Amino acid sequence: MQKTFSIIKPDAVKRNLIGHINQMIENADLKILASKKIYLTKNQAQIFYEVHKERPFFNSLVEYMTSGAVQVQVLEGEDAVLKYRKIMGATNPDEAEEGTIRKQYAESIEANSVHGSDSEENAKIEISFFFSGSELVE
Ligand code: IDP
Ligand code: MG
Repeated sequence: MQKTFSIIKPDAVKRNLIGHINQMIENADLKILASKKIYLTKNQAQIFYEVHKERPFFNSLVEYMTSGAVQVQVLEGEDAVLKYRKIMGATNPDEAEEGTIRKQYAESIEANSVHGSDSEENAKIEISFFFSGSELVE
């Protein structure tokens, strides 16, 4: 069993899609261990997306991620990191496969509805950024 970290982003929370997206997550045999709705501060968003700080879209991304509430979650399952990346679909919804969350719900390459960790190592870092161990419930 492996854990991964998920964010349902402001565009999806605003459109009342938390339940729809979580249904897709559960249908893929991923278990939601923890889930909470928060507002990211500008500082948190900058730290979270630090790897992209030199990219031209960085400031816009931070603005977008702080434009509304997000739902942060910890998911668990077999091959959870890769499995969740698969059901999320490609970063650009125009390139996402049919049946993926981003194909179905993303508005643009920026407002693309969901985040998922890209490695087990980053999953651990991202989970501990938002959750303490006692919040993860099997
Ligand atoms: P990922 O979320 O699929 O892992 P990353 O390349 O890590 O994609 O980018 C992080 C986030 O930055 C994306 O999910 C998206 O919200 C935003 N983003 C990525 N590329 C672009 C772009 O070219 N223009 C605007 N926003 C982008
Ligand atoms: Mg990424």
